[in-house]
Amino acid sequence: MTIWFDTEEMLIGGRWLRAADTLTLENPSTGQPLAQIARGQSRDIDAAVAAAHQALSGDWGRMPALERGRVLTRMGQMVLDRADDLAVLEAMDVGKPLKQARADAVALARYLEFYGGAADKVHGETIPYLDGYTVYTLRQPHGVTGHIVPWNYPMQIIGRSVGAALAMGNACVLKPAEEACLTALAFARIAVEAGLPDGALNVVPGLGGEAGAALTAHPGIHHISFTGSVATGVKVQQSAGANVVPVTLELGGKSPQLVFDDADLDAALPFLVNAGIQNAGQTCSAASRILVHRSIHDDVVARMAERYGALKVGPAMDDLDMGPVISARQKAIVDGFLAQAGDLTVAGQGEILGTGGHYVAPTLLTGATGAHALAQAEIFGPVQVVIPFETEAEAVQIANGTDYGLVAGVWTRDGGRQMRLARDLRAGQVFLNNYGAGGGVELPFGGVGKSGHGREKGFEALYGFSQLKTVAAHHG
Ligand code: TXE
Repeated sequence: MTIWFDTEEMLIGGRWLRAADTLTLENPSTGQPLAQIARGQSRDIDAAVAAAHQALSGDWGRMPALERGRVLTRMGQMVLDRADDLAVLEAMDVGKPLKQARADAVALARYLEFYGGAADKVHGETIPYLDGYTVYTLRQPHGVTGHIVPWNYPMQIIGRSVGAALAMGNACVLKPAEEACLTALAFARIAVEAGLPDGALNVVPGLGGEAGAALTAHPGIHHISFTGSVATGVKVQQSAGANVVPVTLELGGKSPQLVFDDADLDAALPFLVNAGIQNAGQTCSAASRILVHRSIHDDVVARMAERYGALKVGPAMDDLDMGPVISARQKAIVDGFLAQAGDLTVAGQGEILGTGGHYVAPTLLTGATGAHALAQAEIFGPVQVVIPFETEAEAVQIANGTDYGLVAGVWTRDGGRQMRLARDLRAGQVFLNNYGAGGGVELPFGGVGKSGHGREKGFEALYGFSQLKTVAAHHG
């Protein structure tokens, strides 16, 4: 497919502009160049922030919530209408199998529908107070919000972050990842066509250390939403902190699925494996640790290994079980972790059919304790580690024994245990007898510990992308 728009352009204040320089996007399935994109600089970020301020004092700032919702809903419909084309862009750019990319396009549409419908349903309250007073709260936008998006799920992360921010009436400056930003640019075209007022959404591609750093340090920004690595998240928080700007950080994890001896294994098995290898393991909520009761450990490993043996890895457009990882750099990171697996056993491995791209064989490892380096670090590749446990208390201790706390899954038929674990697991989401709940646009999502702070998705995101003002009137 030929790309139907000029990939070198940025959207600033409703105009399509070029940066002084460009960057090359690569197709991870082939290792070949895919497109040139703008290499935005701090002056482009300055222009985007200024355009966002102008939008707030113009048409966008005055638009009633109902109309904002209608624009978002239109954008959602347009995304659905073009889901096939968006899927091809995402598949080529990120390397994910076409059907996953299409699911991401549908998820983007769903975010826009959800936040379009919710835009006029978030409101303040009245507060009973002293005699002679009327007190109420107003939910108002922060103002200009910065959105720094990674390369693993561009469409989904734009949907949850920009969708919620626009619903609350913020004006957004989006900095997509330098490794994958074609769907961010296509999304910007859809926003313009749908009638989003100029400057309500500005998109400036570029390097993290250039456009990204300029955005987080900008004094004209009122809120930053960041999804990415812990190391960059710390920089983002420090940089925004200098201007006392609030941040939402989603920094990935080392999420466990706990399998007890009374689990329905037939139901669990597809989730155990898929949640580890989806998007080549480059998923913030990837279930990279599988904790299994010792009495069923060998059986679960054998059944997972059988699934691993059937996995096929190849170019995104071949739509196999898995595509490549995003880059040679990411492959080197994953290979580096696998090089530390010498004392573990490779219980199962998939087959690489692709050539030329950044392919990594999905790998199931056993023989680890919870303290092993590969059971602690976010690998961000298709690698799962199986860890046995004896008791419920030990399972919780291992599950909670990393720096992260994003998601956890529990497989058990024991209702009391389900409730205890939902209470005790250190995670922003706990799934009982499922994992991921189909993406869950409606379900608040975010982490504790080094997985970050703040909540996205659902109505919580709307509260996060707004501020509360208390109005106290004394009228006697
Ligand atoms: O992340 P970065 P990278 C993890 C995963 C992966 C590792 C490295 O473990 O192996 O991070 O990936 C922008 N100021 N995750 O290097 O650096 C950058 O341009 C402002 C987990 O890609 O965090 C991109 O848009 N912005 C994760 C975004 O930050 C900066 C998803 C992410 O890049 C910046 C991705 C700076 N100084 C990686 N430096 C998840 N939570 O799902 C970079 N950026």
